[in-house]
Amino acid sequence: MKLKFNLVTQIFIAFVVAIILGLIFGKSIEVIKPLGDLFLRLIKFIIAPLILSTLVVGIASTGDPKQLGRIGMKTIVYYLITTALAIIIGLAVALMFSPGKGLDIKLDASQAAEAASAEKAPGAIQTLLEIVPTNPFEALATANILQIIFFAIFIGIAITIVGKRAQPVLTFFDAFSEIMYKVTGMIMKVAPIGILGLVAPVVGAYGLSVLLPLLKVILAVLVACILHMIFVYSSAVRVFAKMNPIRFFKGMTPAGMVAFSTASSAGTLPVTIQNVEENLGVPKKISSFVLPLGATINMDGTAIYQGVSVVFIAQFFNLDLSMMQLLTVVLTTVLASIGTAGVPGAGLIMLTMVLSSVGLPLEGIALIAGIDRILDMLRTLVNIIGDASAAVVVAGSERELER
Ligand code: DAS
Repeated sequence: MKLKFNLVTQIFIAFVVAIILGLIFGKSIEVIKPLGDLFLRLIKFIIAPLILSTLVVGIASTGDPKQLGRIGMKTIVYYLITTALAIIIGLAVALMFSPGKGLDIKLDASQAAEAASAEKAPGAIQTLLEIVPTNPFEALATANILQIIFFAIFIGIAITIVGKRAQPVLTFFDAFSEIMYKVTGMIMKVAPIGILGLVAPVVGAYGLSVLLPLLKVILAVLVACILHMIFVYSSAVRVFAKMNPIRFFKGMTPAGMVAFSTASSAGTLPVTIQNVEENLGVPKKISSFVLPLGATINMDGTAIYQGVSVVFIAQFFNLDLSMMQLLTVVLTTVLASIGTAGVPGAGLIMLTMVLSSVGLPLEGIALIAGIDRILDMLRTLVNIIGDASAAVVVAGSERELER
């Protein structure tokens, strides 16, 4: 089920048309938003069955507990290092751009109060505890990705231990995963329409009056995201997988476009899995573990956004950040990203935790909440590209890449 070139072209065309329609019709283009919501629901409805079936097969087909351990360790270490690099790049670019200096935005009290009361992201410890499902069927029903991963790993390991008698179960999951891939391919055929319905209303909603004052923030996030992808991911796939970065980014274009349009790593997961396997040659036993885990705990784009936002808010309130505070931001962001779900707006909720950790006013969230959707699209794109780079790096280091 390779994503046909013409589908990628269709997605690009849908993007261009969406931007034009948004600029021409402004807020009234909202009328086509249901098309985008429908597409988002379509790709979300396959997440739970796809992850369960592919991961059970992936774990059972590995068969070698030592390799399983190595894949898990490499994945976690890679995620922590790249997220730390991302927040450092975000802070550095923001300190260069100084987006918060000389701004005369009026903070209205209601927005500030609302931002200050924004729900808190769960801490990393609580998140780790909640990985263990008390009811695996509830985990499936609520598409709790970390709990589904936990459940699938145990089933996969148990299948290898039980051996022959468990073969019918393995055969079932193998066939089921093939069916889910086919469903993903069918849904991707309507991606251009969905992207149109997702992007056009966003463009229409953001008039220049909203964007201009915060253009420096958007540019700082954009530059930091580009630097991170070029320097960190390109080097990683070239060094650990001997893969040409051009091939890597080209292979991830469809998933990147869906991530940008939906602002949801979890929602994009079926396409990320398909691109990584079909276009980059990563075997199921690696992609089915690395990608669902990454969609939930690995958020490099969000880390960059945290770095830029912290500097922006500190500068807006004329507060200086000490080296200790900057280090605290790095640590808090890495830990908070573990507890943040891959859904739209998650990074804004996480920002409350990061700002509190360094004593910055939560009212600052109201400053950028207005353009959060635009920033969310950018950071989600980087989040899934980072997940894909991990799958390629782990597969390359295990010499499992199908060239
Ligand atoms: N939208 C989140 C995601 O899906 C990222 C974020 O909100 O920061 O990855």
